[in-house]
Amino acid sequence: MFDRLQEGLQSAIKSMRGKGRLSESNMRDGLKLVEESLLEADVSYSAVKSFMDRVTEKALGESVLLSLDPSEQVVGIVRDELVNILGPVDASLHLDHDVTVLMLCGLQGSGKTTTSGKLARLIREGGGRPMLVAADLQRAAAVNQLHVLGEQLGIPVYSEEGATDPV
Ligand SMILES: Nc1nc2c(ncn2[C@@H]2O[C@H](COP(=O)(O)OP(=O)(O)O)[C@@H](O)[C@H]2O)c(=O)[nH]1
Ligand SMILES: [Mg+2]
Repeated sequence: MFDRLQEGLQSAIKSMRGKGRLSESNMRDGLKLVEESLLEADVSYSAVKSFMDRVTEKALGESVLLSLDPSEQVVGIVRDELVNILGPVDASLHLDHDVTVLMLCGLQGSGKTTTSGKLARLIREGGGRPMLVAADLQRAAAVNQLHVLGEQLGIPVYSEEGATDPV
C-alpha cells in the first residue's frame, strides 16, 4: 500500500512543483492524484473523502496560494493529514487472563500470516503462551506456510488435516 501511495504522492508533488505560484486549478489537479493514490491503496472512501476535504480547505487557503513555494506547503499539509488518518492509534494488545483469540483479516498477500508470527513472538516475549491456528483454508499451502513459520519461531501451530471450514 505504501509503495503505491508514495508513487502517487511523488507524481502529485512533481505536478505542482516548479510552477511558481500555484493556481487553484493546478493545485486541484495535484490533489486529484493524491486522492486517486489513496483510493488505489485501498484506503476507505469515507476516510479519503474527509482527508481530501481537510487538505483542500487548507491548501486553497490564501496563505498557501500567496506563499513563495506553495507546493512545499501543500506537501506539509498532506503529510500532516496523512498522519492524522493513520493515527493516533492504541497499538497495545489487550489480552484476557485466560484465552484471547486474535483473528487477522485482510486481502491475500497483505501480510496476515507474517503478522501472526510477529504477534506470536511479541506475546511470548510478554510472558504469554501463543498458539497459531491455521484458518486460511483457501490459499494453496497457507497451512504449510504457517507450520514453517511456527517451526522457525518455536511456537505451536494447530491445524486439521483436510479441514474445509475455518470455524
Ligand atoms: N516488506 C514487507 N513484506 C511483508 C511484510 N509482511 C509480509 N510481507 C510479505 O508479503 C507477502 C505476503 O505475506 P503473507 O503474510 O503470506 O500474507 P497473507 O496472504 O495475508 O497471509 C510475503 O512474501 C511476505 O514475506 C512486511 O511487513 N513488510
Ligand atoms: Mg496467509
